[in-house]
Amino acid sequence: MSKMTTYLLCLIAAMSTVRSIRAEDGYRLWLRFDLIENEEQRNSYLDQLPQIMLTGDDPVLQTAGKELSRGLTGLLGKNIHVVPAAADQSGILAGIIGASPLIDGALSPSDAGQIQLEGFLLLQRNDQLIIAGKDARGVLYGAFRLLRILQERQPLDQLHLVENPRVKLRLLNHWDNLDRTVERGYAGFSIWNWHQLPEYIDPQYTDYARANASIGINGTVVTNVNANSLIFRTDYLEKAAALANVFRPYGIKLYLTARFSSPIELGGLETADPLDPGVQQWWKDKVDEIYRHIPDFGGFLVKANSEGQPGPQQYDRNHADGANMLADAVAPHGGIVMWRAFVYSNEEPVDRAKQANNEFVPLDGKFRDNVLIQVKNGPIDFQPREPIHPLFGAMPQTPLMMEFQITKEYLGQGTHLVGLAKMYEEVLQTDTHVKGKGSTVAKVIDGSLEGHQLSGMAGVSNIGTARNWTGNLFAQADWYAYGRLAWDPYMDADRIFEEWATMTFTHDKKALSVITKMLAGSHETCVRYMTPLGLHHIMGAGHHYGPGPWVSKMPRADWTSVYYHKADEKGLGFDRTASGSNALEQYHPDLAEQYADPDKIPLKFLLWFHHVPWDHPLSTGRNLWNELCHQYHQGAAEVTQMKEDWQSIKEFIDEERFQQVKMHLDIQEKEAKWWRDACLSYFQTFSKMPIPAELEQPAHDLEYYESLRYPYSPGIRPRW
Ligand code: GCW
Repeated sequence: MSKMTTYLLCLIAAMSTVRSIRAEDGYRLWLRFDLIENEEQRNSYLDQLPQIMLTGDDPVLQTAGKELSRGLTGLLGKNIHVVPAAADQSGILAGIIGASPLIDGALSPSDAGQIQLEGFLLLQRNDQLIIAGKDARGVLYGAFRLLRILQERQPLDQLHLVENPRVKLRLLNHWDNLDRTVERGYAGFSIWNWHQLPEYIDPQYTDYARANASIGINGTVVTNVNANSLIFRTDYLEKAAALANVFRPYGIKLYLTARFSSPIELGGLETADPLDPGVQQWWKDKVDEIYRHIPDFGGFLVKANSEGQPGPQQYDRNHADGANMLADAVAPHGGIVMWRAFVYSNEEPVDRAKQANNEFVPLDGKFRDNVLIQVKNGPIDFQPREPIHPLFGAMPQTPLMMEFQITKEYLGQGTHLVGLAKMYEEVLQTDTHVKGKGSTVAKVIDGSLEGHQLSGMAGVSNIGTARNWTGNLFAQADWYAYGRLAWDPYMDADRIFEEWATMTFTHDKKALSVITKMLAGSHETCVRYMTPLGLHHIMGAGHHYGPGPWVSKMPRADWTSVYYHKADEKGLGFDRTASGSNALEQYHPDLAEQYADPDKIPLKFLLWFHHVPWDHPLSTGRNLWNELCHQYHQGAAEVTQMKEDWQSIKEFIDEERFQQVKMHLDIQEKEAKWWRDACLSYFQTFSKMPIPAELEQPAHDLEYYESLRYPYSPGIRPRW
């Protein structure tokens, strides 16, 4: 072959690769149903998916049909017709793709018996592929599951799969304000355009609902926990109802946050005392009105007596009094109350990590049946890494909901690539030991440990008006992972990363292994360059952006950094053992025992529980100071490695999304070094030891790092 011919062939090959990678902007998330390029594979799917698809007249079933039709048409390049269907005698609803309708008794009793509410069965049989559910939501989730099988290019033959959600309430929490700012939001403004609702229905609301339904999310709290009572004014309820109407066909219920003082602010009452009959009546009337607008309204999420929010303690009542009053108002309509345990008070001299247990454990058994207590994963506040919250397992008579953060307030905000699934997994798989070995947090959350009927998980949303929804493209993986773990808290994070990467980017094996490796290591990397060895709460004040271990002057001691790291000439870390705050005693003795000895505790929690001398030798062979230096440096070096990894798969990623990620990784690398150098420069003033000579020395002096100011950093909490 002549040189010229070879060149031309290469050029043609290169052009065809380029052509097959379409321009993308990330808006489609993981719901990308492009034509399956391999014709043989497409035809084999088509053989197994004949032309007729059935669905009933229930709006959610219709959505299932519509989504299947849309997805399959895209993937297989053929139009799929949708016609109505019926339930068989066992009450099982089925969407059937196949030549003949479902006949009574067609599903074996054992198959039918395995399907629970919202669960589904996918069954390939003769000339049919059956998507069966006990309810319409189940069929909808089954439809998305079937699409994922094709998106992942897995075989359909012999398909026989039953999946049921383990957690009942799978919710997003939006910290979105009515003025469209988003507290701790890093992806633009709120997607809820309250000003133009209820008339203007942005098509993005539907896309939001389908993305959530595709991962099994069945509820959303659309307003901030730092709540505004205006949402209960009739015109705002009409707006909320318009959103609920969009969500309903996707099986998603709408919830609102309730500001405890609403009876005063909106109702003109003189008190919001939960035991006052006038207050109780006000809430009952308001709730009746809400249900007139939104017949399937889910209920309330409440932040009370926390960070200045009003609550029952202002009237010498407790959390149970407050929660039960609201629970009684929504109970006749089938609503629930999610009462947050994120409470701490600076009037209390005790360690902030202990306060939630002090307030809530005595109330165990005192809450109504339709109340859940919503608990953040750790005892302080969504730090890069925390041990589990000691409330898990400590309130056996009360259903506890998990609250995870999907937005990354303390985890690199809008720019850092940090695959949160690893962090969620670590928390869910931690053993509380409260009912013997194997009493994992996942079992507390799904209700199986104590046999609770109600169970739930909430994820603080990272969605905004950014074209790709989450600002940072890889942050879509956190939204996705949250949904998958809410459905099944026992899922493996690596499997989730693989699903997401395949659907979002490519089927190329090499590229996939690089992307999943980046995601899998990224949480640990972030912990290393921000808060290694159990450090926590050492970020910039207010906006929480960047390092700020020197922060010492704030309106409250427990908002400073020095309160948490306790650096002094002797050493570093918060003594939470018996010689210190003894927060350790709030865990079951079998778990506490693993953390009690500074020489045996996993290094990742060392400084969370112990004040350790700078020259104390660690299991790594280094002393504390040298290990700290090493961890910070390793973290920053790993970000550089992530950049190289991403670069190595450039040819498999479309240009726009490649560049988006690349530019964010540049920021992350710069900021990882900033965290490293600022923190080490600061801690060095106490350790008085050199940063080992083989490591890169800080580019600036401490004064420089302390002088940096970022008044317009995004996501700052508004003050009202
Ligand atoms: O993490 C802190 C945030 C606040 C937030 C609070 C909470 C909504 O800094 O912005 O307020 O937690 O969870 O209530």
